[in-house]
Amino acid sequence: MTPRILEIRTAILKENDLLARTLRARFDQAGVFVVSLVSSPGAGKTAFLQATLKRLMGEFSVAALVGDLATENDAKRLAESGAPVRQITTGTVCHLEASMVSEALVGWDLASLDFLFIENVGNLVCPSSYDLGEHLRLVLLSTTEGEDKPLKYPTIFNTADIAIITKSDLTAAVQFDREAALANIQRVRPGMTTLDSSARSAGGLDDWLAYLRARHSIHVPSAQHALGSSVASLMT
Ligand SMILES: Nc1nc2c(ncn2[C@@H]2O[C@H](COP(=O)(O)OP(=O)(O)OP(=O)(O)O)[C@@H](O)[C@H]2O)c(=O)[nH]1
Ligand SMILES: [Mg+2]
Repeated sequence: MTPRILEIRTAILKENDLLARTLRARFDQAGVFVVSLVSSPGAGKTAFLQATLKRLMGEFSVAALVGDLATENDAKRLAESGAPVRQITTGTVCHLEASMVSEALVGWDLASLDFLFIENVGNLVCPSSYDLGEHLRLVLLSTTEGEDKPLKYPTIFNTADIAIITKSDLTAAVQFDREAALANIQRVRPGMTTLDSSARSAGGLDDWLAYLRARHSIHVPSAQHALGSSVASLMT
């Protein structure tokens, strides 16, 4: 029985990988830089994305997809920025898949976008196995979750490109040991870039946006956004 279960899982993942590869080629051709966000439920993905969209709107053409099991709450919050947003309601599925992203994009002119953000379902396990065709994956770790999450859920950190410590305004209140958290991230993913942020105080947002602009200009060379020296130090 066990080998049969493994076979099915392999087939599903292979199908997802193939579709993700097709999606990535479409994104590349359209010149849109795609960023996904993963974290545990409530770590602050939507709040972080709201702050990001607010800052990018006007300068860039941005849009977002957001996955949720049952509600459209996050799509409504993100749409307040004025950016086009679509909700993907997954029902009982604990992660987004490339096919869901592909369906949600029907009718969208990708070539008119500079950035597409994809907020995954809040879960530290399932999303790590599913490539969505994104160029950059962020894993968010909030100060209220505890420092040990990278050790307990290493796969999600290993499949992400950058870790963002969120709710940094609560660091003292919850006695979050930032150094221990950073050390744990480095234990599971040596050399991983980490940034701090607070959606409440907007702290850390400038560093994040500098990093994002730099990644965008490297990926889309025609973009007219210079890579500053402070940004170069953030790149690994
Ligand atoms: N103090 C503080 N609270 C925050 C911050 N970011 C988010 N929150 C709060 O944390 C709660 C969850 O934030 P969300 O942005 O909804 O988190 P999420 O990861 O999108 O949640 P799911 O989509 O349900 O997984 C909300 O009550 C936010 O107001 C922050 O930087 N500081
Ligand atoms: Mg959310």
